[in-house]
Amino acid sequence: MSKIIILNGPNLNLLGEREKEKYGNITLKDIEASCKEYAQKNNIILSLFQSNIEGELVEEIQKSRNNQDGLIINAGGYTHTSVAIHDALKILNIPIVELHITNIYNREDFRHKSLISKTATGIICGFGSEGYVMALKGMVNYLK
Ligand code: CA2
Repeated sequence: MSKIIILNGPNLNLLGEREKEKYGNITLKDIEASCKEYAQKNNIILSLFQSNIEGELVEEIQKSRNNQDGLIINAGGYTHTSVAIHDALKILNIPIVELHITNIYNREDFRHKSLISKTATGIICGFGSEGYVMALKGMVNYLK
């Protein structure tokens, strides 16, 4: 059984409430339910964590170094700014998937730079909320 954690950063708790044209009308709860269903069917022990606070995300990443086999992260706006999250991810010896709902490369210039990408085994972006289950599938395959 693989242990995988999905981390979500700032504002992603508001999915489905605002900016639906960009992020869709599916809530984070819906996304998490789909991921849990996929995990159950595929023998994955899944942990889910969302925070709007950079330090809490850093703490959770640090904890993952000893008890997870893979980490999936949508760091939200911190993707483009957080050296602390980059540094925490660098410490890990497990595969990392960087995930974005939108294609950050066809949006504003300031979203084109990701501090996460260099630490990532793979990246999924632009497939909407479907990307979460895609990331899980990719991770499971990679861990085999
Ligand atoms: O496309 C993604 O998944 C992003 O990581 C989402 C972040 C954005 O800063 C990144 O550049 C790309 C923003 C998440 C904000 O989510 C909201 C959800 C509902 C209402 C408002 C914002």
